[in-house]
Amino acid sequence: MRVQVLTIFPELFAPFLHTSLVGRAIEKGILEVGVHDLRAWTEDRHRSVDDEPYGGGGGMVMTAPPWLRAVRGLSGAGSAEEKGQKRPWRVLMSPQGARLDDAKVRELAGREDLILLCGRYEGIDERVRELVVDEEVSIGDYVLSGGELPALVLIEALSRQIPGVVQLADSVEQDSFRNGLLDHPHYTRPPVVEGLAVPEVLMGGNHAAIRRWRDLEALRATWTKRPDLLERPAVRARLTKEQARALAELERVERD
Ligand code: 9D3
Repeated sequence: MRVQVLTIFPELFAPFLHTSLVGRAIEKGILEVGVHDLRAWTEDRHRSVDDEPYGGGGGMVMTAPPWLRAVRGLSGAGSAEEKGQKRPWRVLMSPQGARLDDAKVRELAGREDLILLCGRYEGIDERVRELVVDEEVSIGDYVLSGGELPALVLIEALSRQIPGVVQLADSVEQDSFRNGLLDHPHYTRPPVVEGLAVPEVLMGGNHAAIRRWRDLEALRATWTKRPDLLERPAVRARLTKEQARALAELERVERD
């Protein structure tokens, strides 16, 4: 999979792309990330990328022409399209986008070629979205200063969905996230921390009992911290018999 990023802050990406999981995926050649400075597609002496908003008001707006040249340039030369494949899928990182979730990450990870547009200032001229954007993605309802950190979040999440990137132990964990519940609690040495002991069942070798304990604790954590997840039919449908029974009990106790 290839991800190309357009930004006026390319230097924000370098340290991250050399780190751990994403770095390993890139080294293995499973993932290719190209970070491009939008200013390379400017044509004036000052390499300007912003201007005052029509209609007035504060702040600056990113101008359309550099974006149009950049996106179309990256969509052509050396891209999938030239090899007779589809053109890259173009994602605008934007607070107006649909909120990123596990399903969206997996959908995007299924694409061979992505271009991520990272805006700054008050936003990008609307005509960029109309002309060269396929989809807008947000990472949540809070205000950041630009799309760069959201793009990094997306790249890390994507890299975990590419086959061969995440190690086997992790993929078990991933499966457990895919049942839509939160993770069960984890413990490691020492056995007692400030008077708090590790649950007895985890200290023994009864793997069936450990599995059942983890299933029930995952349900309990979800019930306590993210009850909204348990309202989703797809999540309820994937509960084990024992989890379904425990959930019914939690709901009965709550009603009384
Ligand atoms: C202070 C300006 N805001 C008016 C309420 C609008 C605004 C413009 C530009 C808010 C944020 C940004 C920059 N943010 C992003 O480009 C961005 C973002 C985000 O801020 N939150 C969550 N996901 C994303 S993806 C891109």
